[in-house]
Amino acid sequence: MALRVSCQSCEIREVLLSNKPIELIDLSPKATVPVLQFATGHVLEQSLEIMCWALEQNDPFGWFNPERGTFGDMLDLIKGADGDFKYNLDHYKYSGRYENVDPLFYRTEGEKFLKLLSERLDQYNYLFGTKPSLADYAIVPFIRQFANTDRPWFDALLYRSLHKWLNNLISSEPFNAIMVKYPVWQAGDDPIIFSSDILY
Ligand SMILES: N[C@@H](CCC(=O)N[C@@H](CS)C(=O)NCC(=O)O)C(=O)O
Repeated sequence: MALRVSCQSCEIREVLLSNKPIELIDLSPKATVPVLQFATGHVLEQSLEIMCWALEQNDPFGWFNPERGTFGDMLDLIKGADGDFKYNLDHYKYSGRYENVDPLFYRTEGEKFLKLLSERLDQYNYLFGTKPSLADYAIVPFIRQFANTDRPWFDALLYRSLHKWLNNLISSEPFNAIMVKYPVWQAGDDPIIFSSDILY
């Protein structure tokens, strides 16, 4: 989404996480997505790094400049999402990958972060004011994954502001524009270009 709003183009290689290509592992041994490689060979292997790089090139909607709080405050909240919340999400959603894990324990742990977000969102529609910022777009994919793990459970929560926020972001232009299914990449394929030459 950051690549799109900042109008960056790149070759996109869709991978199956259940069958990671060796080229991905060679580039980034931790082999999570996304990974961005520059023509120089330099690699960014954290989504936040990729977002920040893209927005440093061009930040037409001011994602770096929240209405409320500071850039550092946004990074702190993102750290909570990338750290404890992501850990709880993985142990809830993929409990079968770990030994002796009770997914409901991790769901309850993860819910604490949902509550924290919802309390912020009771004040403003977005995490740092009345318009979306870096924090909203960095955090929403993990909240969506958490919600979709058991949608009826998530929908029954009383966090109305959080539900509204999630719906607003997943109906936003950058989200819908990037949720396109690409064919899975194989060595030798013609490049598929992710192009976001939108004129604002
Ligand atoms: N801290 C990483 C986390 C990335 C991550 O966990 N991505 C998931 C997909 S949303 C993944 O690649 N999972 C594959 C795996 O864990 O093997 C980032 O923000 O880029």
